[in-house]
Amino acid sequence: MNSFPGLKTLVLALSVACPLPALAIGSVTNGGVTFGYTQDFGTSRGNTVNADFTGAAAGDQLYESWWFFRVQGDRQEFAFGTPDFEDYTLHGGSVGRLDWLDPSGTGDFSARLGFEVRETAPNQGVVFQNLQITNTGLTDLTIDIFHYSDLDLGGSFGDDEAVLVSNPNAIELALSDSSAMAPLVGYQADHYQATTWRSLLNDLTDRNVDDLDDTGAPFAVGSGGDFTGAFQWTRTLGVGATQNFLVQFGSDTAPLDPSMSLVPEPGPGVLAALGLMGLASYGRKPRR
Ligand SMILES: [Ca+2]
Ligand SMILES: [Ca+2]
Ligand SMILES: [Ca+2]
Ligand SMILES: [Ca+2]
Repeated sequence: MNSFPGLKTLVLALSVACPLPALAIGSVTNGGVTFGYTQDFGTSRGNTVNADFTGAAAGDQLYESWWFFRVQGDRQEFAFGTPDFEDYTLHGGSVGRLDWLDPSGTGDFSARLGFEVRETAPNQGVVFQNLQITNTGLTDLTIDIFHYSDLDLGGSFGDDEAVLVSNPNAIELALSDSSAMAPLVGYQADHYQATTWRSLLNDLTDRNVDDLDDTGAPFAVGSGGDFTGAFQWTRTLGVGATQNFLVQFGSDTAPLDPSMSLVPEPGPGVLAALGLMGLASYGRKPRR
């Protein structure tokens, strides 16, 4: 799949130097609150990744939480697959990081996902997730990024509702059921959509182009539906430019000010950090 021999060799060498967990899963914890990926990323391409959010309200409030991309010209959206690097030990184990050197297999961009769990009070907490995209190609990169969430409040998918909340810096949904509430925030997002499972997931995993259409909220309680929601951003990055995509969700608490988040971390993108800028221009494959 990888058409860059030099990059592949370097990735292999770095992987040997920093062996990955056998199942490529892990979690971050702060106080009594834990966020983690529970499914081998290798099985996620074309779908999404199971996740847990525990210690904030009763049970596990989260079924899936994952990211998708579509580069201009692609004929469908793609899930981010197995990362090249993983780290769940940053900031005392409350911050983790996944890196992809070339998630599209075309050399167009690299990606770094930072995620942070924060206990805000006993049995309350939030999770920040920041996806950082760097244009590693030779031309402008126009890319759509999607963040998909399947939250199940009170540990069950039944009777969850959602309404839009005014937020000048974000698209914000307030989820609730009889036992819990949860904010879901996409900062600077262009569009959102909410549907019952698995209409939205089908759109993000089928073989055609879909854009979110700003529908689905209010999501009615009592419908028996299983709430799922997503945010979409469309951005154009110049050569070498980096763009951040930030989301936050929480449980039984208001969202924190995003400036309090430890992600994104300051500093250069993953390829720049590795001194690989320009290497990705070799062996470009035609677009899918
Ligand atoms: Ca779960
Ligand atoms: Ca529920
Ligand atoms: Ca699609
Ligand atoms: Ca749900």
